Amino acid sequence: MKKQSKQMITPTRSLTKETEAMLNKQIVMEGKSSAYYLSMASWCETQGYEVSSQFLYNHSEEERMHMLKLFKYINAAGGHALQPEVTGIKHTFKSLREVFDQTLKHEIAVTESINELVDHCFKIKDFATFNFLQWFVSEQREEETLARRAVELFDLIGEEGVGLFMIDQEIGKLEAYAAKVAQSQ
Ligand code: OFO
Repeated sequence: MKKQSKQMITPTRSLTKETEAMLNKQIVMEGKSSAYYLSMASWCETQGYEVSSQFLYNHSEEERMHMLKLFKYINAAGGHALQPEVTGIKHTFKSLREVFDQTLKHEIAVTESINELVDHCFKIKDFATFNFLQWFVSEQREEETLARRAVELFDLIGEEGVGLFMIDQEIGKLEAYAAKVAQSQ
């Protein structure tokens, strides 16, 4: 009987092992983003912040879609996309403000990670992956702006009285705002 090779089916490829590992690291980040926003959505729901909760449920789905985009790319390029281990997710938050402060910090960290990947691909002349990553570059610009606008609402409206209720309502309008900004660019 013919001995089965342990090699992957694809014998040669242009995607380097290092780039594959970096892309898999990005998968972990996107998986964590999805889990993190899901946890935030659930906490918001328990606190009566219905609109923020829906916003974050949607956002969690989007992050999963980003993760799957990376899965498809890595495998199509002859690599192996790995299901990430997601642990250490925070379940409770001090306030609605903390939720969006952390969202903004997290999005900035994701942007930095994407930038590193883009820089790496440019340096090694992997222009196919460089090109693929441009979608993530634009997406991060949009998501960072969205998170920043959410954080600004706390100072613009103020948290006293009906303030938190109004902030929650305004968060629901941010997605439409971000889509408009993206179209105008
Ligand atoms: Fe995946 O876009 Fe934000 O994190």
